[in-house]
Amino acid sequence: MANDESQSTSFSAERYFATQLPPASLEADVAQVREWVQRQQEANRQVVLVTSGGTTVPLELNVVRFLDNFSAGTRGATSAEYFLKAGYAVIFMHRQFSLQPFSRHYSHSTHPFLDFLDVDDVADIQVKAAERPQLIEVLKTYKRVQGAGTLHMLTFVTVNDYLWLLRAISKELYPLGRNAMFYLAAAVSDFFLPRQKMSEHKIQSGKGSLHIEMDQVPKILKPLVTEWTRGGYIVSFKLETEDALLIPKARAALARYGHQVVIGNELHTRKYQVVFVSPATGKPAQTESGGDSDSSKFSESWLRIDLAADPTKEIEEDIVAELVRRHRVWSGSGLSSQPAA
Ligand code: PAZ
Repeated sequence: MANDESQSTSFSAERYFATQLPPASLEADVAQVREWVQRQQEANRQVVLVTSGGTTVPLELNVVRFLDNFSAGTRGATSAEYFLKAGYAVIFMHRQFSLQPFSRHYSHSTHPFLDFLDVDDVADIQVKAAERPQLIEVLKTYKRVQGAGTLHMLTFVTVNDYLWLLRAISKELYPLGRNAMFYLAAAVSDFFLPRQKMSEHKIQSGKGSLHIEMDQVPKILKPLVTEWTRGGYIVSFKLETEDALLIPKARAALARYGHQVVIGNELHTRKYQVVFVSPATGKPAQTESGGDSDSSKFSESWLRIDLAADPTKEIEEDIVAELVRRHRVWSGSGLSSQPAA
């Protein structure tokens, strides 16, 4: 059965898109992005695509059960705000219902909406005095961004939605060349169940344990780098739970895909330290074999913040500042980088 596509466990990107169906909203989403990108080009703005949140892998076509990937969307939503502040126009491609720029400050789990309001005897509602300064600040920036039209929101749920959207949006950003940045912070499933192998209806219990063999999700960074973008600055993230794996895995990704930066982060320390891994020369470190043994080809720099000294500091502020600096060098940009928010 070596040539039987339905039995193979490794999908190329080409085969993936030839056999898996696009999400129903894809065409409409792309049409909106096309118009929006056009407006950003006219305004001479740099654009960043931020992906955020985790993808799901449905186990049934009429989906009742699915596997999920860890991510609240904090990294993506927070970074999007700092990119806006730096003058970028942002496509925020996120997992439906995960954290979003601006509203993230009032997340139902950490800062619930009802807790910052007061109601008096005449049923007049007021924002609590202690909450006002931050709310005014967030609201002003949010309104300014809305007015400028520099934030475009898109949602995905499944890994299939994510892959189709990423390909389509990257192609829309193609004309921007080096002025586009890709900030791939979403936590994307490594394995999936092709629709040809999915049960149509809810998997029934009663037959003992459940055995599912999943296929590997295609390595999408490869076509992103070589086909879907024309010199866009590509930043991927690597999440690990063992510190020792961060740098070797990041180097391996750079050697394999030939992009610009991998930001490594460990699950428990990700809010206060990350490592930037890049090709040492600033040129792609891609090798034929994807081998990563030659450490002189890479440079690493750790970025740390001291949350004990300043608990309100967000590491994304420094991550974005460093990337904006690197992107400016990359694009040799003469474009306006006037703060938009
Ligand atoms: O959204 P969040 O702040 O809870 O988590 C962010 C993150 C750890 C998912 C992100 O920084 C990341 O590493 N994304 C890539 C994950 C991966 O290796 O696929």
